[in-house]
Amino acid sequence: MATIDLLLVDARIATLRPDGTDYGIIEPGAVAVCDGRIAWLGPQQDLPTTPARETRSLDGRWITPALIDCHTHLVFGGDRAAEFERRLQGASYEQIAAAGGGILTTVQATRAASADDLFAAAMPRVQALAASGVATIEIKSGYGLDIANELKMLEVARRLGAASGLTVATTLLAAHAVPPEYRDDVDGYVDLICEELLPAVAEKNLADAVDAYCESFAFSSEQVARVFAKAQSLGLPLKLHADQLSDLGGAELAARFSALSADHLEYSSAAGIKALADSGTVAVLLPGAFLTLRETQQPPVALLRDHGVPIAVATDCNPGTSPLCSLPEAMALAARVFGLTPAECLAGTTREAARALGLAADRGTLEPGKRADIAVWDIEHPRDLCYWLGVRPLSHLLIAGRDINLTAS
Ligand code: DI6
Ligand code: FE
Repeated sequence: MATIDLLLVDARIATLRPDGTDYGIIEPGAVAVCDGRIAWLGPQQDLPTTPARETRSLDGRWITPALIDCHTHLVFGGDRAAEFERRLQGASYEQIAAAGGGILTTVQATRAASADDLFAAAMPRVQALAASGVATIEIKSGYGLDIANELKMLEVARRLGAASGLTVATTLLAAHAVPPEYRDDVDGYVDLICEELLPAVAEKNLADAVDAYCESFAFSSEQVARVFAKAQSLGLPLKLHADQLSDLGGAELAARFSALSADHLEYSSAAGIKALADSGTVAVLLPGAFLTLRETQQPPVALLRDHGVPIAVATDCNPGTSPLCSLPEAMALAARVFGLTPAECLAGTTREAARALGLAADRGTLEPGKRADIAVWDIEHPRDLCYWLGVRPLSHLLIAGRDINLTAS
């Protein structure tokens, strides 16, 4: 080993290695970082005697892979607190959407906002996620719904990554809602996405993946299939909002296109879950949206486990159905409402979340060769991350081996 840039000693390590049991614990352990990557990791007693530029004792603190929020919509204009209040007075999400509210309210506000306004509004959400232990965030478009505004959202997402020091993975979600201009011509909007928007996004390298919302008041599986086929021809990986409010065969559709992930899945059938297992597609569970919509239909967790489908957990941070900017809180909610174990929740926000973004080779576990994205926690055991609500257990966060300044209030 060449000279070590940073040596972390006296740590308790949850590696989340796939071959490890549950958390993959090494205690007491040490980690050596070179050039932003993990060069060595293991029991403290086996530490090689290579010189280190900096050695830091963690005084027995726990470290895990930095968290990965693999599903957010955190770039948007305005908010929807008034709609939230209306829903609590009895109006349903579908009714509000059908009447031109819901997502379209946010579309109006997002179109009216400048890129600088969107950036300024989104940065505190990014900082709040970082302060909760997150180093990698996926951000979707989907509140622009025309060429200029979808590009604007993706550019803002890229800027958030560059300015924050976090990794931002961008996803084009133009097929999120039908824009008002195309209310009577949904296929015309799908043509616009396929013929103009997707090629422009690919040409500018603005999206790392493409997503769609397959739902009765959004896009049919045939329309999503057209978007997916075009995206695939441009070499873009796929994700899908699948079976959130009804079973339109979303899980099967995601599997048919070998999507990286199928997200929500409350109404997925047994055949859909089997298809996900066969295609290696990650199931992303989103307890914030489930709770905010006061859903009662549980995602089929037992089936996912039985079939060995990898399970990720994310915030779904968005103004309509999941105003949530803490990934440990999403874990705590997933444990309470979906019955995931604390080990599943942590794997779901590290190893499996990396897989849901196509980044598993680079991050998501603590192993030699992976990026040194490391969360240091003031906890007694990794299970504590799902236990408390309303505390911030993060001590500090290293991204590519460097301390990141957590400026969120
Ligand atoms: N499902 C969701 O949970 C978000 N989008 C989606 O397709 C909600 C977006 C919103 O209501 O603004
Ligand atoms: Fe979503």
